[in-house]
Order: sequence, then C-alpha cells, then structure tokens
Amino acid sequence: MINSLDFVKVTESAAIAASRWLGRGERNIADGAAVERMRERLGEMAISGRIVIGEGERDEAPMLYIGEQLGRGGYEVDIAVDPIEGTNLVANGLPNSIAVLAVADRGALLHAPDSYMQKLAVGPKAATVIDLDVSVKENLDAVARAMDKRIEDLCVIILDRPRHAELIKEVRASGARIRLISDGDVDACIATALPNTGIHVAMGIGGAPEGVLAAVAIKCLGGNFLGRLMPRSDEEAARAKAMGFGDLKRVLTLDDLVAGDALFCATGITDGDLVKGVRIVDGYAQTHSILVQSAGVVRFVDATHRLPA
Ligand code: VTB
Repeated sequence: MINSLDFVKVTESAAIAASRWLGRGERNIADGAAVERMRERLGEMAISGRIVIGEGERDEAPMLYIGEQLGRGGYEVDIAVDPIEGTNLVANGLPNSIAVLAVADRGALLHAPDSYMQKLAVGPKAATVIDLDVSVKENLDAVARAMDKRIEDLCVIILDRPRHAELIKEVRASGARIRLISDGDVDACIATALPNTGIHVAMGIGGAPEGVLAAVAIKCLGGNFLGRLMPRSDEEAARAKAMGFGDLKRVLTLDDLVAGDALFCATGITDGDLVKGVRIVDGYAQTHSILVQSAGVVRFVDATHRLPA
C-alpha cells in the first residue's frame, strides 16, 4: 500500500527547489532544479513507477522523460508530472505556480501528446450541464442555472493569449466576468472545482498534458472537464494519430482522461488560488500542498522543513 503523503513529499521537494529561483528570470534553471528533486524523491519510493506525462520524449529530456521507470519496486503505477507548472510565473515571481504530480493505476492516465487542448472545466454543481459542442453563451447560461447564479456573477478564467480573442469577446457578450491569466491553467481548471475560489468556469486552449493533470484532480473533486486535442501543426496531428488518437475532433471526457483510481497533489511555489507558495523563514521552508484522491477527500497539507545549514 502506498502512503499518499509520500507523494506530497515529492511535490514539496520540487517546490522548495523551484522557489530558490523565484523571480530570477531563469525559467530553465528553475525547472531543472525542480525536475532533479522530483526525480530523486520518486526514485526513493517503493513503487514501480512509469512516467506517462513528463518533461518530453526520451531524446529531448534527460530526466522524467515519457517512459522513464522510477522507484525501488512495488505497486505498479503510472505517473504524470509537471515539476513546475508555470515556469514563467516562477521566473517572474508571479502567482499561481505549482509543483504537480498525478499518480494512477497502470494504464489509467491518457497518454496526451505534447499538443494543445481545448478545455472546459467546472465544479460539481455544473458537472452535468457542460458541452464542448455548444456555444460559449449556452454553456455559461447552463452553468449559471446549475449554480443558481446570475450569469453576471460567474467568473470565467482564461489564458491571456491572442488565440482567445474571440472567446473573450463571447464571454463578455454573455455578461459573465473574466479573469485573464498569463500562465498556469492546471491551477485555473482545478480552482473551478473547489469551493470559495471565486472561479466558476475555465475555458480556452492550453497544453494537453496539463489537461490530464487537471482532470485527475477535477474527477476526484466531482467537477467536470471536457477536452479536445488541438494540434498546432500537421506534424503534431500526425504524432497524435500515431499515438492512437484516430478522431482528433473527439471530445475527451473525464473517463477518457483518467480511467481508474488516481491521486493528485500539488505544492505551491508562488501564492495561488489553490495553495500558498513556499516561504523561507529563519532556515526553514514552509510549504502548502493540496492532495486529492479518488474517494473525494481534499487534504491541505502544511509543512515546515528544516533546511540544511
Ligand atoms: C499552456 C498551459 C500551461 O503554459 O501549456 C501554456 O496549459 C503554454 O501556452 O498551464 P502558450 O503556448 O500559449 O504559451 C502554461 O500556462 C504553463 O505551463
């Protein structure tokens, strides 16, 4: 039996390593530090882990590459990681960067290609009413009704990108409010499924691997997430097809993205909607993490780590 807290220790370590690079303009060095710590900690665990979502293909990523086997042996699990979700956020000292990990039974996580994904995420109350094939307005009307809110009281979170100009226009025309973010849609999507974040819907196109990570947490929390692959080029489309995605236009449901028992945990690097960031105080690092499991329990884990002198 794996102790889920052991996975929290993995994201804690990655977040502490990343936090050393806060605002120093070095996204790649920060990422490298977090990757190294995460890999080291996973390697110490009594699991037979296999990375299914990681830093890239084997030839481009020396650590935490897709297919890498980690652990001392034990329960067979598939692992999805994003040692720093929001490297630019860390490099610029901006909110909402997290160290992220999802673990599931072997074969349970969708092997998402390194491509874009159209996403639509909501919390439990609106879980059954969303549809990726209807208009923005229809979705927001349905969500407002399901949440017993006026559409003007909904807050939709969207990555601030030129590709979302039309989407932003449509959301504004519906009357709903918007929070634009520069990066980090894993945090944004999950925030829709937690109470009291003030975020009700996440919409738009972001990374496909990030979609799977968010889906793990949202499934456990009882919300809903729908995705559709959006290859950026013919080459990406061909790669997705080669990975078994026959119909690229197909809507991916939560069950497609996460097919079995799973666990999600994230530790804040900078302060965010889910958790606070790492604080370094008098030789100690304080961390704040979220741990979500299939049973529908959310745990917030605070820890104080004595740092080596
Ligand atoms: C997306 C989003 C991530 O980077 O991958 C984004 O899912 C990159 O998008 O959360 P662009 O290609 O438009 O820059 C993040 O925001 C951070 O990794």
